[in-house]
Amino acid sequence: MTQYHPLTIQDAISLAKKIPGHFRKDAELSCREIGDGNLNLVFHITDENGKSIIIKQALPYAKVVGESWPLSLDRARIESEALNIQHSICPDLVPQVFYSNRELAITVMEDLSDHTIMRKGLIEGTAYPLFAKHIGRFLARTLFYTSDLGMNQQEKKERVKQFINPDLCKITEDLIFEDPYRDSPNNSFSEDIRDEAEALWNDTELHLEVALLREKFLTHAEALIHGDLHTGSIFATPESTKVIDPEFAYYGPMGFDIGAVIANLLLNYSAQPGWSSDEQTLHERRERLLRMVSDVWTEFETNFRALWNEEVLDITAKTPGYQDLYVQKILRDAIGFAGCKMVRRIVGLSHVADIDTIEELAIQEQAKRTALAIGKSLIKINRNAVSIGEVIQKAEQAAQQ
Ligand code: SR1
Ligand code: MG
Repeated sequence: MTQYHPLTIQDAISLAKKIPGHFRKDAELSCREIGDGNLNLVFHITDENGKSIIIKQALPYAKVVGESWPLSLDRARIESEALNIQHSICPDLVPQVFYSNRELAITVMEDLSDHTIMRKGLIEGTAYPLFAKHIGRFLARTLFYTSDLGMNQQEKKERVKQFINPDLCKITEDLIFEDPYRDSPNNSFSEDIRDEAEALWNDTELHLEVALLREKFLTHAEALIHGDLHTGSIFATPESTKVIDPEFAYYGPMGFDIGAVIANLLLNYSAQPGWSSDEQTLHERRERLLRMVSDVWTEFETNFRALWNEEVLDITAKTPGYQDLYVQKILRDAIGFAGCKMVRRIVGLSHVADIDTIEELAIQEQAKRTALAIGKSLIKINRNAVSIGEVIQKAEQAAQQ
């Protein structure tokens, strides 16, 4: 059995040569470590003809913090098994896994470097006209087919067991639902928004809503969710969308993934004054982002209802009124989780480049305030929301302040 060790460039090349069907034994391979995320090593390996693969390896600690924050290597198993399930449900939207190895905590997969990380693309102002259609279908299908609605309920319980992911869930529980709402040493924010951070720590109305959302995250095993579906977990071109990185996958509330997508579009929306060259561009990009938010929800809802009507396995799901209430619950959860995910990216441990790389500090500060205003209002309206239009309205209001 191979013992775990972090791969060197040479190890990654030797391993790549052993994976059947990819490289010749005598191929001249080059390899770069390109991981820029918080947790893992990512090796990009190419041959002299431009053929390429990715080897991703989990480290036994959170790279962003260091060895003082140990993390289970089991997340590599979770990631490759989740990718396999998601790929089988949406083959065009999820990369193919070629090989995985539990001892080494590696996943070898399709190289997507002809795509761009969507966060970077959005910062550069790229339009993704098919994104909402793609991600709406991804969300509807992966959530439906892994839930009690779309799979055998006893098999689903086995799946819940397969995807118990305590270390990564704990990161979310702490970084998203706890730290931002108290003076935690994990928090990280610029001094110019200390007033905002302190207001979060004292806002008991907000604390109640976040406690209720956290309870859903802890207890509602509705579907196999991606668990970290921000725009850094999506590779995109204007024509194609690929969802990667499901190492946070576990059985949780469906609205969490939808909320993550919405939050990250709205973080980019908040950041646009830092990236748009003039008023007209700012206006157009913001309109486009809000349309995407609305379309993501509509595409999800349309696909999800169609699956429910045509494929549902659970007899009780035919009960009149049940589908409407179920969809309403997902919308409300998505709105609440979106708010939490916006707030954490401004005052919590891990931020987003959309906002933090804005060069002019006054514009950066305003972007943070806009994101916090949207995030807080989404959290506060979540339990009574009835349409995605309310999210758009809150975003527009915050942008005017
Ligand atoms: C310590 S990990 C920080 C964040 O990075 C991941 O992408 C997740 O969003 C996590 O919360
Ligand atoms: Mg990730």
